[in-house]
Amino acid sequence: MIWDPKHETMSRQEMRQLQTQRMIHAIQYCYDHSPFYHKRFQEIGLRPEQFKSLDDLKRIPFTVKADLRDNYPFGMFAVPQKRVVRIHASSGTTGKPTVVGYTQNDLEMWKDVMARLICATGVTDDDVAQVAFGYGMFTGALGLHNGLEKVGCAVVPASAGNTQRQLMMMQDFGTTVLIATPSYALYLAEAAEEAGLVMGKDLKLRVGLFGGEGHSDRMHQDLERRLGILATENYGLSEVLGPGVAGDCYCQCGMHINEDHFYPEIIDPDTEEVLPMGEEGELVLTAMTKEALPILRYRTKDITRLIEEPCKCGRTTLRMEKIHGRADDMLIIRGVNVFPTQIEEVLSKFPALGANYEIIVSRDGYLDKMEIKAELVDASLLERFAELEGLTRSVHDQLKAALLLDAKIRLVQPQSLKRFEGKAKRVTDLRNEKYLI
Ligand code: DLL
Repeated sequence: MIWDPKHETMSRQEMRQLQTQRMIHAIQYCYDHSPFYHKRFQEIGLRPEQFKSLDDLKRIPFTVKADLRDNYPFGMFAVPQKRVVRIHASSGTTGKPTVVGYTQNDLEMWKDVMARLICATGVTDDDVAQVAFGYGMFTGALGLHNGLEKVGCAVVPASAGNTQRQLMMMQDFGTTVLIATPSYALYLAEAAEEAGLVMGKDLKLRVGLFGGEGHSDRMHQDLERRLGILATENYGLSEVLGPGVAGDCYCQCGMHINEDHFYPEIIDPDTEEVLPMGEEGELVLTAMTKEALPILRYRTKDITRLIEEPCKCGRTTLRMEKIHGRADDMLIIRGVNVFPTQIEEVLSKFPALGANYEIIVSRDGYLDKMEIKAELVDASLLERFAELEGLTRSVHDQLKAALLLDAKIRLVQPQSLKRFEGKAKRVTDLRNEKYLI
C-alpha cells in the first residue's frame, strides 16, 4: 500500500512544479518571518521576488550547524513561542545542543511523512511496534512513535535500555516491529540468542525500522538473519525534522526521500558546487514546509548519492543511498584521510569477525597511531595462536591495501566491547588529550 499516492507517485515534472511552488513560498516565508534569514538575505542583497525557479537556489547561502548553535536556543525560530508546541535537541559532542522546534502543523506534517515511510516497509495497523529508541530530546523515539500511531500500529514506548525487559515485552506483547539504532538492535539479537529465544516462535518480529546511525551491509545481513526480519533503514536529522526525511521501502534499494517537503541537493563538500544527479557528495536539504524552524540549504555533512530511476514499489520519489560516511567524521591519520565506515567495510569482509569494533587513535610523540579492536565470533580462536595470528595479519594487510593505513589490530573476545543503547560511538580520538603530547 502507498500511504499518500498523490505525493509519492507524482511524475518528475509534477514534483518539480510542486517543489518550485513550495520553494518560492519557503523563501518568502523565511524573509518575512525568520529574523535570521531576513538579515542574511539583506546582507547579500537578495529579495525573495528574485527567486523564480529551483535553479536560483544556488544563490541562497548554506545554513550550517554553527548557525543554530550561534542562535541558541530559539534564535532561528520563525514563529512566536506561543505557536511552538514541541522542542527537541540534538546532543552534539561539544558545547550547547542544537535546539529545534515544531508548531502544531509541523507535527502533523511529521506524522504524515513518517506514516508514508512506515507504510512503505509493509508495516500495517495489525502490527505491534516496540520503540527502543531513547525517549527524550532525541527526535527518533517520538518521531517514529507518532507515525506508527498514525498508521494504526499498537505502539509500545519501551525506550532504550533494560534489555531483558525489552525481550520480555517482545515475547509477551507479540512485538512484530522493532524500532532501534542498528547497534542496539544487534545487541538485542545477541541477548535474545543468549536467552535461548527462538525467532518465529518466542519472538514474532518481522520488520525492523532502524536509523539514527549507519550500518554496514554485513551488519544489515546479520540483523535480518539473527532477528528473522526485513531490516529497513530510516534517515533524518533534527535540524531538518528528525526521522521522516527518507526511508527504505520493502524493496530495500535506496531510501525514498519525502521530496515534496525536503528538497535534496548533492554538493562537493570542498568546492560547494552542486553536483549532477547520481554523483556522490554531501547531502544538502531544504525543509520547504516547516513553520517553526524553516531551514534553507542545510549542510548535513552526510555523504551519499541520489538515485533517480523509478523503484519497483511504484513510488516515484528520488531515493538516496545509505550514508557512506560523514564529512566531519573523517580522521586524518599520518596524513591519510579515512572514514570509519571504510574501516568497517574492510572488517565486515571477515566472517570470523563480529559487527562490533572500536577505533582508537592516539599520538606517540608527533606520530599518529591507530588501534582497531574487533570482536571475534568464536572465542576459542583466542587459544589457537597460529590461526589468530594469521587472521590478525590478514586484517592488518587488507586494511593497509585498502586504506594505506598501518593499524595495530587487536582481536578480542566476543561481546567484550562496549554496547550502546543509542547511537554507537566507534571512534576514540585521544590525540587532543594533553597527557599524550
Ligand atoms: O538521528 C534522526 C533519526 C532518528 C533518523 C531515528 C532516523 C531514525 P540527529 O540526532 O539530529 O537525528 O542525528 C542526525 O544522524 O546527520 C546522520 O549523520 C546520522 N543518521 C541518521 N540516520 C542515519 C542513517 C537523527 N540511516 C545524524 N544512516 C545525521 C546513517 C544516519 N546516518
